[in-house]
Amino acid sequence: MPANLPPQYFEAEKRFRAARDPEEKIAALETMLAVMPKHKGTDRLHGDLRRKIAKFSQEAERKLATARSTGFYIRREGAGQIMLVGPANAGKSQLLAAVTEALPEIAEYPFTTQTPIPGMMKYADIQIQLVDTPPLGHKDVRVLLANTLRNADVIAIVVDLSLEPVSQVEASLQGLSEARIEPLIEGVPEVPGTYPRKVLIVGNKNDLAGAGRNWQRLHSQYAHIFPLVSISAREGTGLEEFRQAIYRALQIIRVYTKSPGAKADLSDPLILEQGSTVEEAAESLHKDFRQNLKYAVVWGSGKYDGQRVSKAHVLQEGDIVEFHI
Ligand SMILES: Nc1nc2c(ncn2[C@@H]2O[C@H](COP(=O)(O)OP(=O)(O)OP(=O)(O)O)[C@@H](O)[C@H]2O)c(=O)[nH]1
Ligand SMILES: [Mg+2]
Repeated sequence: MPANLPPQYFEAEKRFRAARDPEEKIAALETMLAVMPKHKGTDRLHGDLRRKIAKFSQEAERKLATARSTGFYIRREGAGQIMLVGPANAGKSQLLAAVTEALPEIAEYPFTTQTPIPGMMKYADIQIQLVDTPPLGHKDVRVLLANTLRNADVIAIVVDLSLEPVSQVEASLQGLSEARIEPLIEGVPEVPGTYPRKVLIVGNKNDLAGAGRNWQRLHSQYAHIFPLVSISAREGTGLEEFRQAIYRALQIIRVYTKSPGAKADLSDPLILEQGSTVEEAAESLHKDFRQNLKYAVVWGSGKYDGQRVSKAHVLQEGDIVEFHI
């Protein structure tokens, strides 16, 4: 007997596949279960879904237990979450302090930072979350940090430009790899069972002697695979480039909304993945919105301003969109 699954089932299944947290997976599975028709032909599927829910519930529980015992779970906030990782003393905490309101401890001795510390970085009209972490050089830290790191959208490896930089990057990548986090590199296939993440490299302390030469080294080794940025967190140079590099790595766009007959709200953009459609933008506002949406009017990426576009129209950075339901 065919299962005759409704479209909502496939939407939830899509969410299930995209979900990163066991909590999100469970929510999607529960929707799949709720919307599927119940008859003999779906018995097996029903059982499968129940088993998956049980499995992810266990995983969620384990995660929560770890988070409770270590206090290492950092709730995501803002347009994206970026982990600052790297060797001890590279200046991760100094960088967090330079671009956010957070007040981490900064000191000349290594292993100053003991737990992850979040802060919000302003970029244009949005806020991006940065998380300072203890140095990756310590095995216990890597074990405790694994889940925290996997939650991030982007990993920023911070190295000290007054020291040999390539070994600092390699050691960091090795540490990430132990947490099964692999850098996303164009043209390199993802390894099954790993957490692929966009990686960017921050060369810090460019005010110190030898930094120029080490920056060259870093560049020739990695510029073709990772975005690189040179900064001095202490002197506050390169921070605008840092902000931009982070924003670009997130691969998001800002889209502004307006109500018919009103001015656009240019203060609080929707944050969408690059390549998002009008329909997806509507859904991000409210999940019922997508179904009720008839068309939209777009200023920016239309052929002309104020153009009526279909639900499938792909939005661009800075577009203003007016939804019609
Ligand atoms: N010259 C110079 N010193 C810096 C810079 N950034 C950080 N430092 C110094 O480097 C030392 C380490 O900085 P932290 O920010 O504590 O380094 P960290 O990477 O957080 O170190 P851990 O927490 O031990 O992993 C401190 O003495 C900082 O003042 C910089 O841009 N230039
Ligand atoms: Mg620190």
